[in-house]
Amino acid sequence: MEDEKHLENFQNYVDAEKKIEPKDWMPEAYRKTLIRQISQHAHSEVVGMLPEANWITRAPSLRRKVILLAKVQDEAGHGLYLYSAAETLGADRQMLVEQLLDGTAKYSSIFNYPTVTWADMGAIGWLVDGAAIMNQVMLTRTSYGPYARAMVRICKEESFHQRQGYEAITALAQGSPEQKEMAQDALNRWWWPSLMMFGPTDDNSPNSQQSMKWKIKRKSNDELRQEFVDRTVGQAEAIGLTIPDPDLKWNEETGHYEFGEINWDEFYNVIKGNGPCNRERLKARNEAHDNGEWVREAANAYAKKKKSKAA
Ligand code: FAQ
Repeated sequence: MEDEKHLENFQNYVDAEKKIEPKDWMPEAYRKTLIRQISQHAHSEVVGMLPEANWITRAPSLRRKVILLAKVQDEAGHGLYLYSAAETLGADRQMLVEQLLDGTAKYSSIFNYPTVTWADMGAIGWLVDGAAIMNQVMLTRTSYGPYARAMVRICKEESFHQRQGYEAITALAQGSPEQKEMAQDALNRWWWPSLMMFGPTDDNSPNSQQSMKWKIKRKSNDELRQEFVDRTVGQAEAIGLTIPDPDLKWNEETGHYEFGEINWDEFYNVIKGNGPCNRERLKARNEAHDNGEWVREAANAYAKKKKSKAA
């Protein structure tokens, strides 16, 4: 029953900074918003393995290969925690996965760009994981308990990911002129898509207002994007790389960087399924799912056998 009293009590509970747990009463729209956001997040982690997996066999040293393998594996784990968190809201995991595979579910726009050189591995760790952490640190304080707790562990791992990426791109930026050029080229290609990860501007973000009221989100898309720019510009300068934005300038009065206009047409085009790699990513996920059929069958048969033995 969603009468005024229930809604008011719920809001008071959230305002008192208490966590909502799976069995607590919650408005249907709160449940739906969380399932939407958590499942999109889970899909992003899973699809997010693909651009980096592309370079595992071509990592320039054993050390880099081991790190990259571990990182990609971590992303799979993040996907699993997040699907589990969505299940605590009554969502059916198989249905969520089907929505990803048939192209009806969204996942982060960033993973629809190609990884064309080794320097992209550095840029992804530095910028993409860097942007992901900015958003996810906020989510460790989200009002839904299971999501907040999953985020604590995920953020610890993302923090390693960000550092390994910055270390990898630093090595290139301080290498030969060709290597430095590769690092700059990767920054040029990943900078703007990384800013788009935070989502549309606050004026054009249909979900933000309600999500902020329910404390699912604690900071707006624009606030987080600004924090990311403020933090990252100095990191680029420290390793001699240039942010590809002629309008970027420090504003003494506000204490923030001003930055140029984001190409929102590009963003909406990518999230509609028309980015450079959308089709390739969905094809890869569908193939992986089909090839894994025998594993799911075997795991189910084993679980059934164990259950009947226990009975
Ligand atoms: N891409 O009203 P808003 C990672 C959609 S994890 C695609 O502002 P909201 C780790 C949005 O869903 C990266 N779609 O929406 C990693 C909504 O669509 P809908 C993922 C986007 O939810 C690193 C519509 O636009 N992180 O990278 C995007 O309040 C390296 C309107 O937008 C998360 O998912 C986008 N960039 O705010 C893995 C964090 N932005 O459903 C591998 C959790 C917006 O109404 C390698 N999610 N949309 O049709 C969030 O914090 C929020 O969902 C936002 C969007 C901030 C992403």
